[in-house]
Amino acid sequence: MLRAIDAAHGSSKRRSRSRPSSTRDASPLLPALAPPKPPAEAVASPLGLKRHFAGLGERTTFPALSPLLVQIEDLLSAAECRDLIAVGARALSRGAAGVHAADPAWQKWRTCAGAWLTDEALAAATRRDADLGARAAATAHRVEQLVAQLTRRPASHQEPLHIVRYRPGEEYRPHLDVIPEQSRLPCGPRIFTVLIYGNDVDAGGETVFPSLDLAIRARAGRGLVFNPDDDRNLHAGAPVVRGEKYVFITWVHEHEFPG
Ligand SMILES: O=C(O)CCC(=O)C(=O)O
Repeated sequence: MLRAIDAAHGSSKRRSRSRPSSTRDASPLLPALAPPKPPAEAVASPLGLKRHFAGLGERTTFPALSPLLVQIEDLLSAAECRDLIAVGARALSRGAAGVHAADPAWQKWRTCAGAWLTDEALAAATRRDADLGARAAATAHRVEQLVAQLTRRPASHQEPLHIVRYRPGEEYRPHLDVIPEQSRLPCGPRIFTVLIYGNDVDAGGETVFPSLDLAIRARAGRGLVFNPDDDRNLHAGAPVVRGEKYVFITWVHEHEFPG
């Protein structure tokens, strides 16, 4: 099986700490967690979160239970996705793929383009277009709160929001989202990947989990949550066949991520 370890997503762009740093100040973005009624098999997980996700209601399904793969519909509206895309699209580059960007083998492995939606990038967008920038900043903040609520980890554990664009034929071959060196840093390893699709894709562009025999279709606002460090969560962005594909990704660390 193809396998790559993604050391490429290390963000060198830091976010300021002007945003809430704890789930405590998050407004109720998802329905209050009802007393959990997990499916019988959903009693424990490596992350201990199956009950939590099972309490999120009908928008939530579990394409896989072991390892836990959570799918949540309508995390963002189509308009919110469009605003993030409009701002992020200006900053996209192959270079944002990270430390391996100049490596021809890596360029073949990951042919999509990415950008970090840092506070600085959002402020620059606001200077260009005040309304759009303000809306995108509010949405990025909402994503931060949503991710904190979903993962039950403080927002200060998150890397800045990452946006990825695929054009027809572009792909991201199978990889894990881990950066081994981070385990030795104060932030610790990434413990959650939270991915939100920015648009419906006409054809192709599924997120494929080969070990789980799953292909998740890109649909605007649909979210996926999984453990980036579980070998069975090897995943790929399949080549887009028709149209474009945008995804927004947040990686959550065990400890505070330096801002
Ligand atoms: O595009 C996708 O569906 C997956 C993206 C991804 O795995 C990544 O950027 O790490």
